[in-house]
Amino acid sequence: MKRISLLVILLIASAVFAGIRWDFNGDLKVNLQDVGLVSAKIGLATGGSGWDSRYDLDSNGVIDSLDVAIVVKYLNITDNMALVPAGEFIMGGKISVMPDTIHVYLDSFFIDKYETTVQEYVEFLNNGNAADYYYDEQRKPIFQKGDSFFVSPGSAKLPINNLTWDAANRYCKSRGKRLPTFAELEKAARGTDGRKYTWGNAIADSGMTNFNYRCDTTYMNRYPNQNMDSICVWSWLYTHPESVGSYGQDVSPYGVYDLCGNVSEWSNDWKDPSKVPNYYWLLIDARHNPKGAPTGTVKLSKGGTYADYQTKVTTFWSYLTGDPLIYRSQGLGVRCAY
Ligand SMILES: [Ca+2]
Ligand SMILES: [Ca+2]
Ligand SMILES: [Ca+2]
Repeated sequence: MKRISLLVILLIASAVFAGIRWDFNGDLKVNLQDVGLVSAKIGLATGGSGWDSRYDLDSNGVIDSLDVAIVVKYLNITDNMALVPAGEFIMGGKISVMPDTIHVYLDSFFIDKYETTVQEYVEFLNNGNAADYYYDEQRKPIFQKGDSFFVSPGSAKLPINNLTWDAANRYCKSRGKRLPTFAELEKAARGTDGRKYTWGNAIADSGMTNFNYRCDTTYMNRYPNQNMDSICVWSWLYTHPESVGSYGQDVSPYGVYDLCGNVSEWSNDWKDPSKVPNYYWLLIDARHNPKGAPTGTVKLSKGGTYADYQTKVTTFWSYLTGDPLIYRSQGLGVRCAY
């Protein structure tokens, strides 16, 4: 019995070990201990005694300072990022661009725990990216004085919205990161058990995530004889973005916030130009680190917005957008991956 439980523990430990490339001691964090472990292997080469290819992160046959540098780089980047371990997850659902669920494998990756904030975007603008400033008539979270940009009072922690895919892409690159793929955003939100919401399978209700509360069950119970469409009046007056991380329930199994609501988020993936929504996902390529259609005219977003009904603030909701250089929306923001 003892031997069996030891075996189980070893199997779990090795799965965890295999799951996160830069986490050598299996504590699910990339930390200084991991730097220490790879440093201790410096000088080992393929074929030598004690060789362990797991520490040769650039796969050049020798463990050296470059491999240490790779771990240090990931260590630096984990600030406010969550690590999503490698493995399969259940992707798709009835109201997504993938009407059926499929099992999809992804390598491990890091993702921002929070949507990019107005404060972070203003720093980006002031760092030589003035061309990526868009005047937002509706919310005015940023204002310009001379050559400098400033955060409007109360807007620092709001998610940046109303930015093009092109600007979102440049922002992530400026942080040494990249836009997440469509599949990465979905896995970061729902983990491996196929849940519909970051918190589980209970439908969104008041206070669980930032969505159109006028459609929640409290409101509907108050007006039982009206149909939902007449109750759920779409209005910017009643809904607005909230500071990132404000909703303790909209947090995924990996500790990532606001993936169901607040603002929908740009992914790196093209929608398949064939116009058949799920066509790409029928390809065998879609089962292993999918990166979207090879080309297209429209990028896919992930997650619902502060103006959406309960039915859209799910882990797999998606919006078709528009020209990546031009299209902007009040309900569309960004978070980055690595
Ligand atoms: Ca570790
Ligand atoms: Ca190496
Ligand atoms: Ca969101």
